[in-house]
Amino acid sequence: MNASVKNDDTIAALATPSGRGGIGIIRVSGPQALNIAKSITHSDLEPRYAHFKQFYGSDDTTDIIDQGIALFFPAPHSFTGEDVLELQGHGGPIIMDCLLRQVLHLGARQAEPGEFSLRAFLNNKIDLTQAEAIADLIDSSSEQAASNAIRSLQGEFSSHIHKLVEQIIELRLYVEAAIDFPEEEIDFINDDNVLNKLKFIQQTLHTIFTKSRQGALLRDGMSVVIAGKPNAGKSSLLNTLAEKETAIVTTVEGTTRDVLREHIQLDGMPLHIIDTAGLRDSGNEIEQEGIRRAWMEIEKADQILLVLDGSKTIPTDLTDLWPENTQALAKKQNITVILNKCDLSKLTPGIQDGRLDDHPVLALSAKEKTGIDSLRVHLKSVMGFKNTSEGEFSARRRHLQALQQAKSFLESGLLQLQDHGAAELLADDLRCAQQALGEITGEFSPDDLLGKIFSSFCIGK
Ligand SMILES: Nc1nc2c(ncn2[C@@H]2O[C@H](COP(=O)(O)OP(=O)(O)O)[C@@H](O)[C@H]2O)c(=O)[nH]1
Ligand SMILES: [Mg+2]
Repeated sequence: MNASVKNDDTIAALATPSGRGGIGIIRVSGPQALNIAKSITHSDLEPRYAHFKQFYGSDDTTDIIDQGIALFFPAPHSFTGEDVLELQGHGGPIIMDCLLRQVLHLGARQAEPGEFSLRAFLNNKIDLTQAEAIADLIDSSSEQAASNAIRSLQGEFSSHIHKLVEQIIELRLYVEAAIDFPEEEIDFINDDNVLNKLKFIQQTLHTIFTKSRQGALLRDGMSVVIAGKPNAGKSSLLNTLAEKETAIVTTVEGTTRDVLREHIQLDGMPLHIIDTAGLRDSGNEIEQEGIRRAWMEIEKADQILLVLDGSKTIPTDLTDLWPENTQALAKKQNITVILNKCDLSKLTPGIQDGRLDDHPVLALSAKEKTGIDSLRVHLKSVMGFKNTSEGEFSARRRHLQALQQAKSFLESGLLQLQDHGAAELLADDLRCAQQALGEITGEFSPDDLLGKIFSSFCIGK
């Protein structure tokens, strides 16, 4: 789908789920909507007025497809900003199909997924974060995620971004004016005004980032990979966390060969738990492939639970465990060492005092299910997840990336100012920060990004 489509055609789609239902709605948007309304209902429709009408299949007054409510919203006061017609009939698949076919016959074409929302975006009825919030609202998997989505849809996220952009623009103007009029002789390094403003902007950005990260966690969750040597109890841990016997647990080393996935929720935050094959040198071809996939999952994970058999000697250095792959673990920050089988080792379940290779250490028993609550609390805390739902937004990873980008530009700008007094470079960093933020709301979004976002919507939205 191309974001710069010319909207002189009229689109139509079933807006309710296909299948049987009390009501089914066909939505039409575009210049032909009014004519289609006239042909279908054999009458004129008053704007924004619920008309009870017969829906006709042709000019013939005996050719009735259905009867129901017809609503007409003239441009620009509609969801898409174009003329919009809604036909609410009986929600049977055959009736809806006949009605839609008639609408298409009268000059509309079938809408692509998300095309109504795309038009709303192109006609400035909503910005990109609001469009995304619509999809998130429909897809939300918990009450909290839904309430974040509605907040974003109402423009709260965008309005924070806009305020931040305004602050940046204001500072940019000040700095650029000073560059253009050097006779004013503003001393940048000692100008507290610039420094204070910049620091204030950084603070605002930090607050938005925190709220967005929480929102993104609620929306996307995080991936937790369970890794370790064979027989450490990885599959047992997956089963305990998922509260079902997903993985096969045996005393035989190398039992798990495929990557197994389970989805659970921690206070509304989705967790994608991934169990992997035990990491060891193996001559078995199937197991080797499993191990290769395990390392791939470790690479992508948000968090790694490195499971050790705590009833055996505990290594002092993780890199000793996998000499063939020390590099892969050495650079990882997101590891928690799990000392399993604490029922045998008599370690107290829960977070331990010392750290291993600077990673936190947690003792538990996957079999006896002790220390599991500590693990849940720990997972929430490492992801920066809080139990409160105070004003976070339904953010996506793409938003976090853009915020992160803006943050680095501001940091670099501050450095240019403090260390080099380089006003031009500061001005340039501010411009880049502004542009990164503009991508969030869709002011600077490339067409392919728009295509990707809207094509993931459902049809009729
Ligand atoms: N005593 C005890 N045994 C456990 C515990 N967790 C797993 N095991 C046993 O260790 C063996 C290997 O477990 P499994 O989950 O298949 O390990 P994996 O190879 O790492 O997936 C099985 O016999 C389990 O019953 C535990 O917490 N305590
Ligand atoms: Mg296993």
